[in-house]
Amino acid sequence: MLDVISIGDAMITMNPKSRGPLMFSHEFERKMGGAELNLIVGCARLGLQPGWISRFGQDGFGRYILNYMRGEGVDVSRTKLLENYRTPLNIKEVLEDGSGSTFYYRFPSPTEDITPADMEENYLKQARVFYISGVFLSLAGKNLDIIKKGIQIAKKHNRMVALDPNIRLKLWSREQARETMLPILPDVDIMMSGKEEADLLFGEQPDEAHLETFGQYGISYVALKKGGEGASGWFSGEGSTFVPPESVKVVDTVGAGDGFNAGFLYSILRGFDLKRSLRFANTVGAMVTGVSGDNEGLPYLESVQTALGERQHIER
Ligand code: KDG
Repeated sequence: MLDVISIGDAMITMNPKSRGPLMFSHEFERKMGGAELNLIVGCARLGLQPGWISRFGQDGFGRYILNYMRGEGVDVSRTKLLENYRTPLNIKEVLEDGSGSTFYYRFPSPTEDITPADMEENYLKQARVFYISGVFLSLAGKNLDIIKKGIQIAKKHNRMVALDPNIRLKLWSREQARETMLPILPDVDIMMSGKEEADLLFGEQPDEAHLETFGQYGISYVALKKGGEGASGWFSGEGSTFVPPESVKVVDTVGAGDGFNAGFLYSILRGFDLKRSLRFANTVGAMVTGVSGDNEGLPYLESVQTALGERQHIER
C-alpha cells in the first residue's frame, strides 16, 4: 500500500556558486528539483510511502535522479530512463540582493512519453492520495487527459485527490492555468495553494474569501500558504484558522511550498486537526528555507517533532 502517488518531471538544477548576473556566473552546484519531485521526497522523509510516475533522459543526470529517489525510499517502479530524451535543466540566477530568476531548459520533456495508458488502475488504487501539481499540467496540453484518468481512478477507489496549482507563468498564462484547473476543482479533496496562486485563479480577495471559494467547490481540506506571513486553512466540519509563520533564518525559499504540502498531507493522513496540520506543515516549509537547494532542507519526521517541541533533541 502506498500513501501518495504523484506524476511529473524532474530537473537538474544548476545553482550559481556566487551571486550576480547569470552572464558572469562561471561555477554552479549541480542539484535537482521539480515541484513533484520535492513533494515526493518530502513525503518519504516524513515516513510516508510515496510512488512517482516520471520519465528522465537516459543520461548521467537521469540516473543520478533515479538513484537518489530510490535511495529516499520512493517507489520508482513507474519511472523510466528514455534513450531519446535528455534530462531537463533548470539554471538559476541569484542577484546580489538575493532575488533571482530561473531559466528552464526543460523541453522536450521526457514526460511527453507518458500517456493516459500509463495511469494504471492497479497502481493508482494503492495510494490514499493522488497528488497533482499545476507544473505537470502546464508542460503540455495533453497532460490534462492523463490527470483526468488519474482522478477518475482515484475517485472510483475512494482515494483522495490533492492539488497545488503551482502556477509558473514562465510555462503558461494565467488564463490557461484557470481554464485547465478550475474544471477539476470539484474532484479535489485537498487543496494547497499559495495566496498568490489563489489570487491568479479567483482574483485578489481576502484569505477568508479564498477559503470559502475552495469550500464551495466541495473541497474538504484547504491550506492557503503565505510564506513568511504564515498560513490559513479550512477543514470541512472544523471551520477556518490561521497560524503565524515559524521563525527561521531564511537561506533559500524555493521548495518551501512543496515541503509545506508534504507536511499537510502527512497531517491529514495521520488525522491531525486543522490547527495542528497547519503548524506541522508550516514547520516543514520553514525548515526547507533554512537550507540552500529545492529539497535538501526537507526534514525527517524526528526533526519536525523536535522543532515542534514534541521530542527532545539529545546532542550527545
Ligand atoms: O516548487 C519548487 C519547484 O518549482 C522547483 O524545484 C523547480 O521551478 C521548478 C519547477 O518548475 O518545477
